[in-house]
Amino acid sequence: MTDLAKRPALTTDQADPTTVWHKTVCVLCSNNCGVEVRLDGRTITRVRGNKAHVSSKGYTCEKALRLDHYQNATSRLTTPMKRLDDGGWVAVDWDTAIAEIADALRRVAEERGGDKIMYYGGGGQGNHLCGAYGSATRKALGITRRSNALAQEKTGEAWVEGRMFGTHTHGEFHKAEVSVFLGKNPWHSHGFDETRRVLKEIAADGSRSMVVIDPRRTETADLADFWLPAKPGTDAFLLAAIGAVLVEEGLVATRWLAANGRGVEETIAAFETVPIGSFAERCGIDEARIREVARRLAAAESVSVYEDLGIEMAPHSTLVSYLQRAVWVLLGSFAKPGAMTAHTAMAPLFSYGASGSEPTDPVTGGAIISGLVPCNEIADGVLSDSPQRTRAMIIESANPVHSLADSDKFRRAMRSLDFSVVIDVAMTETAEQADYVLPAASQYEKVETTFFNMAFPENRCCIRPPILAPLDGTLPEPEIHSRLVRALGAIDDDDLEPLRAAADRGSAAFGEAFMAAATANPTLAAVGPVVLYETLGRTLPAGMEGAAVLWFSAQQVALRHPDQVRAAGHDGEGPALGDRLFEAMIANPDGVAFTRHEQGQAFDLLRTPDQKINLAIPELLDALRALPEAETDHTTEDFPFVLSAGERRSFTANTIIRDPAWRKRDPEGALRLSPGDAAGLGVETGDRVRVTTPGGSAVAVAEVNDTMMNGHVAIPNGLGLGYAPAGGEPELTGVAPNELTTTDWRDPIAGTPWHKHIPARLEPVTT
Ligand SMILES: Nc1nc2c(c(=O)[nH]1)N[C@H]1C(S)=C(S)[C@@H](COP(=O)(O)OP(=O)(O)OC[C@H]3O[C@@H](n4cnc5c(=O)[nH]c(N)nc54)[C@H](O)[C@@H]3O)O[C@H]1N2
Ligand SMILES: Nc1nc2c(c(=O)[nH]1)N[C@H]1C(S)=C(S)[C@@H](COP(=O)(O)OP(=O)(O)OC[C@H]3O[C@@H](n4cnc5c(=O)[nH]c(N)nc54)[C@H](O)[C@@H]3O)O[C@H]1N2
Ligand code: SF4
Ligand SMILES: [Mo]
Repeated sequence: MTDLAKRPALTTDQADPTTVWHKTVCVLCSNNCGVEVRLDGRTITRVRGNKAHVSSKGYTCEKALRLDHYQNATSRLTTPMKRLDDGGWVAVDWDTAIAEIADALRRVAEERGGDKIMYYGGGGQGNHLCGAYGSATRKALGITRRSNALAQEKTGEAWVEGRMFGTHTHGEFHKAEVSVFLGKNPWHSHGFDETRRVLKEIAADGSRSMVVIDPRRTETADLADFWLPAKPGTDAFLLAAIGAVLVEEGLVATRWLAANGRGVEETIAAFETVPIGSFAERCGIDEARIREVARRLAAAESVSVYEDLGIEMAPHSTLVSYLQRAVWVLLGSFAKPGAMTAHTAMAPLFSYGASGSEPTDPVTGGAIISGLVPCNEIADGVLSDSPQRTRAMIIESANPVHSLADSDKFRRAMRSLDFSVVIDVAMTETAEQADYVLPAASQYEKVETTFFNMAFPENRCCIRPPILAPLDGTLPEPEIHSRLVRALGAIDDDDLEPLRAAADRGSAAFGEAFMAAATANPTLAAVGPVVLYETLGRTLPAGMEGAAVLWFSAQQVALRHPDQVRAAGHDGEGPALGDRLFEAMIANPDGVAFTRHEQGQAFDLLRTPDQKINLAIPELLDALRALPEAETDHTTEDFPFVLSAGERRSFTANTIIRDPAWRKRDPEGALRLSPGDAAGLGVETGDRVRVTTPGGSAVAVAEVNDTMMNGHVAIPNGLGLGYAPAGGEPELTGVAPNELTTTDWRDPIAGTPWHKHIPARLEPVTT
């Protein structure tokens, strides 16, 4: 198609391959920092930050050095596996596996309807292409039911943002005069470029401030100007009080709101009902301190806020997502440098219904936000006796048995399905429950990218070539979905040949032919990603075939934001502009800017009908007015502690790395508790404690830790995975958090779990 086709993607032809630095990214969190790695054979021997990377500019944290534990784990799958009737497993070849899986899925679709099949997952912290290709398999089967991890964390936020902005917003912490971290510990969890560097910069700059709202004195709190240790689960009271102070003290941006807001008076009236003093008491922060922070926010040129799991997985979660946004909207901290902003997307992670109402799940009745079934209702949707119940599942790049509430219930749900298939690199807790398991090539063995691009005014993406050939027996997901879609009979070579011929003639001819074919043939359009892979993909450099689907994304971005794509350095008009952007993406393992806005264009990205911010959400204003009657304490005599189940720490990375040897500290993932609580229980660091919740019971190693508030205890996420060292028997290290959680402990609107606020009991284990 272009001269790109002649360029090899794998740079292994140098004299001594061990001295070559290969450009890729770290896949252990959503930051996807650019790194360069050295290889010895298939082993990643050295890792360093890539200074030329368009977003991370050389930054990494300690975890990137441990990437070989992901790439070369003993848990890697190397052949498709099929479950036998007696529960054992047998290896099958790819052709057999694809044929049998396609048959089984087709049978469910024909007998029960494609809408009774669920697709779960579709990407993790470093890989989103499987979701793009998975959509072809979904369409080929008529699958409409789907979900992923976002529906256990970010759907409450999406519910609010859809109504307020019609789109996603993000902060600009590199520039914000005041940065607020709400239930978020960016020191460990990251979430924006060069996180620790930026946090230290803010801390060192007397003219900027950092506010951290967290019951634990986190590493981030240690750098903050204002650490507000609200009692766990009381953030709604604190945020309501901050908003009320702004209103009471006349600190709201009245003129800005008149021009840019809707529902302002109604919202202000609701904040006027807030009993500030009593709410201060209920969250445990002095009223004077709350006023001081509110005034600091009001005095700032720009405020950026990052909310995360500390509030998204705690009581009043959707309400808090709303209240924090109400605060910065009342301050007018939107669409200026350092403030909150909407942004472009290579492919949006969320879809936002403009209507302000969501469909509900036909089995469980939960709100389907952004097209996603609430994670807490997936197992119920299988175990129900409703004729609408889920009968089969495709699970890809996700480990829901481990990551969703009530692991045992999810296990039972999977075993009661008519059919299930898991696509993963490892034999996970979820794979163990499936009927078939398909081994994917790792994220270093195929082209990959993510859609975690959320920056403004310049937004960037990075497509990274493979640095290794797929491990024997594995296939990249684009190839897996292509084979499935063909086995399902959705496309064949007769459909593809004319497009292949067009692709050989060049990008313009291909674009025209593809659009014409997609318009003429809806089935072909529906499985478009696989069609692109099979046609355009064949003209891309070796190893880059799987990037073909991004051609369509690039075209969409160029269509929506032509001026901003050109401002980002790509030339052309119409489809040619999309082609040039795509070529730049393919050719740059350091990543590229894909849109560059003028600051003054920020409001153009709002997606509300009148391009104003809708401040008044009736359900949440009702919830705000009802707050004085709400509980602040969910503990009981039986369960006197609040357990935060799933804390991000130095060596946690969801369940991406299974080998416990990767953890250089905190080997078993200790249960942290305050010195006061430890003394009360007679427990010391290293002792075993039994932690019991309404959902289950487990034994953890204790760590007495003076950053914890009395009554608040925490265990990390990503522990409790089974792993067999080479030649050994699988061993379990640490506590799997969701053996302790239940699906009914959740937000009333989004259904998201309250994993950071589980009533618990602790007992020393003496034997
Ligand atoms: N190291 C590492 N980084 C990661 C990940 C990882 O596994 N490991 N995972 C990534 C993913 S998928 C995500 S979603 C993010 C999550 O990132 P974060 O949300 O930052 O991570 P957590 O540690 O789960 O929770 C953040 C904080 O919430 C606090 N908290 C607990 N209860 C409350 C409460 O009631 N109110 C308030 N205000 N705070 C509370 C905890 O003390 C904790 O410091 O991290 C990403 N980054
Ligand atoms: N109690 C509790 N539970 C939680 C949390 C918590 O704080 N507390 N946090 C939650 C959050 S925020 C999240 S995001 C979820 C995360 O949970 P999940 O969405 O289940 O994701 P991961 O643990 O990241 O698992 C990713 C899977 O992808 C596989 N994988 C890696 N690379 C590839 C690849 O290239 N292809 C394929 N096909 N598979 C691959 C890995 O082996 C792993 O099985 O956990 C949630 N669960
Ligand atoms: S874990 Fe996250 S912040 Fe750390 S190097 Fe990897 S991508 Fe970057
Ligand atoms: Mo997450």
